This record gives sequence, structure tokens and C-alpha cells, in this order.
Amino acid sequence: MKRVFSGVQPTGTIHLGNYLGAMKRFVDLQDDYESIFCIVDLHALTVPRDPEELRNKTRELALFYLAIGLDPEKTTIFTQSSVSAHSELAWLLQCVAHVGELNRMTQYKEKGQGKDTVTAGLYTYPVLMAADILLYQTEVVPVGEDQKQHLELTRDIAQRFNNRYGEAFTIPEPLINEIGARIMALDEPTKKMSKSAESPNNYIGLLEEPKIINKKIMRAVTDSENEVRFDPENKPGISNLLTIYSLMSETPVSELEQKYQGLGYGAFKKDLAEVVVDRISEIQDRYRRWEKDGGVEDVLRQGAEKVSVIAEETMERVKDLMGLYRV
Ligand code: AQP
Repeated sequence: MKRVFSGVQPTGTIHLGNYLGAMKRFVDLQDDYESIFCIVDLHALTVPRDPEELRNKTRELALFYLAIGLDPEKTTIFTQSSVSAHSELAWLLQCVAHVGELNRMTQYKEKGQGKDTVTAGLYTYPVLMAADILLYQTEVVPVGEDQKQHLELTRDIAQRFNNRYGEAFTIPEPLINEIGARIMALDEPTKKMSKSAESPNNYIGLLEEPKIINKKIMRAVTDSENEVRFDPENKPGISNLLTIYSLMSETPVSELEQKYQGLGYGAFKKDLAEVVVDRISEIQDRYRRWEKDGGVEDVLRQGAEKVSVIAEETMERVKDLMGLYRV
């Protein structure tokens, strides 16, 4: 079986963009891959966080992983900070990555924009991400489109290391959805749906109440026409809603366009809200069940133990190849 690895940050509100762009794919892959899914809490520290909130969000994300349908019998789930090899390898890879490469990372530029000061961690974040992936000899990395550049950097770092020191890393391939790789904000459909958005109308959170979800969809920005047609360039709002509808109901966009021909945005949005609420309610039910029954800590503990074995093997090899003297 090929190995798949990906991670999500335990920050903000887990939203439909995270779910449709990446997490739903995790569930689809778990039967055919040896799958490792991480809660990347060290990445969350690149901006100041309230410690108690970070702890709660970490547990919440673990519950989400289980609630969306990841099966701990098939999939390994763990927190990044519980395997110290992530930080250790990140340092070693910082000594392989180039400053010029990090300067080109668009996410760093976007997140740092307008701030008086940013942490060094935000700058080196893509190297930690490379370490996360390379530590497990990952073959496939399912991510949203916003992570494509970081994946390319990961591949470059791995290739440079292998050429300079000898074969240590598998070169990973990104797996990006053809549809839904970039779910857009409901209130501003030219920008991506984002956890750190100022307005809650930007996103639909996976724990939101049906009433709120309904309201957000009915209010979602569309255009002055009333034609349900997929045309991301000229009709970004309705195209985004069509994407969401298609992925949530597993119905092709063309079928939806036909179904809503002549019916207008009102009828379309009403049905979309129903589809989204139905699917999210299932996730919420499972979330509450795991929360009530307990066991999430055991899943994380066992996950960390399992992946530590792979991580240690990689670290031994990397240290040897780099010439770190071992006694
Ligand atoms: N809008 C999106 N459409 C599709 N995929 C998305 N992802 C995020 N937003 C969208 C994918 O979700 C996974 C987990 O994301 P993350 O938590 O690691 O970090 P992120 O990309 O920084 O998430 P946000 O919401 O965009 O947070 P902020 O606002 O802090 O920037 C990743 O695979 C990501 O591609």
C-alpha cells in the first residue's frame, strides 16, 4: 500500500473549505492507502495563541477527524508535537532549504502583510511542513490548492538532500482535487474560504447550527443574474455554491445546472442548504458521540506510538548521512 500523509492546523473554525478541499479526501483514501493524518499543532504556534484555546482546539480537531469518518482501525491520527522528530528534522532541513525559496512563498507574504512584526516560525513554516511529510516517507499528500507551493518546496528540499547526502527521502506527490481544491468565501467569492476570516459570514463551520448554516447560504453573495450556471470567472459566487452542492451531494455540476435551469437562485440555495445541513448533521452526530463516549486520547496516544517507529528510522538515516557523530 502506498503511504498518504496530511495535516490540518488546530486553529479557528474547521470549515467547509477544509472539509471539501482536504479532509473529505482523507476519508476516501483510508481504504486504499496506509494513511497517517496529523494535527499540526506546532504550525499553529506561528502566530501567538492562547494556550488553553490551542489545547481545546487540538482535541476538537481530533474529534473532527473521527467525526468525518476516519476509522482509527485503518488510519493513524496523532498530534505533531507528540513526536519530537518533526522539530528535529525541521532544523536539519532548514540547513538544506534556501532563504530565496522561503522568500518566494506566497502564503508567508499574505499572512505577514500589514503586520508590524511576524515570527521567524511563520517564515520557516514551510520547512516544518516538509519535515512532517518527509519524516514518514510519504508518497501522496492530499491538500487544497493553497498548499501546492509548499508541496513543491518539499519536493525540492527532498531532492536536494538526496543528491547532496544520499537517498533518505521518498519524493511525495501532491493530490489536489480537480473540483473543490479552492472553496471560496461565501461573502467574497473571489477569496478563499478561510479560518482566520474576520467575518463569520465568510465560512460555514462544521459545528454550526442548521439555522445559521441556512442563513449563511441564503445570504451568500451571487450575482445580478438568476441563472444557475458554472462559470467561475464571471459568476464566482454561484459557481462556488455549485461546487459545494456537487461535492456534498456527489452529483455532477452539469446535472445540477440542468436541474435548476429556470428555477433561479432562491430554489437552488434552499436545496443546497438542506444538502449541507444533512451532511453536516451526520458529522455533528458522530462528533457528539465520540465526545460523549471518550476514547479520543487513546486514539492519539496509540497513533503517536505507531508513527514514532517510522520517524525514528528516518531520523537515524538522516543523521548518519549528514555526518552527525553518534556513539
Ligand atoms: N478554502 C479552501 N478550499 C479548499 N481547501 C482548503 N484548505 C483550507 N482552506 C481551503 C485546505 O485545508 C487543509 C487544512 O488547512 P490548514 O488548517 O492547515 O490551514 P490553512 O490552509 O491555513 O486553512 P485556512 O482556513 O486557510 O486558515 P488561515 O485562515 O489561517 O489561512 C489544507 O490542506 C488546506 O489546503
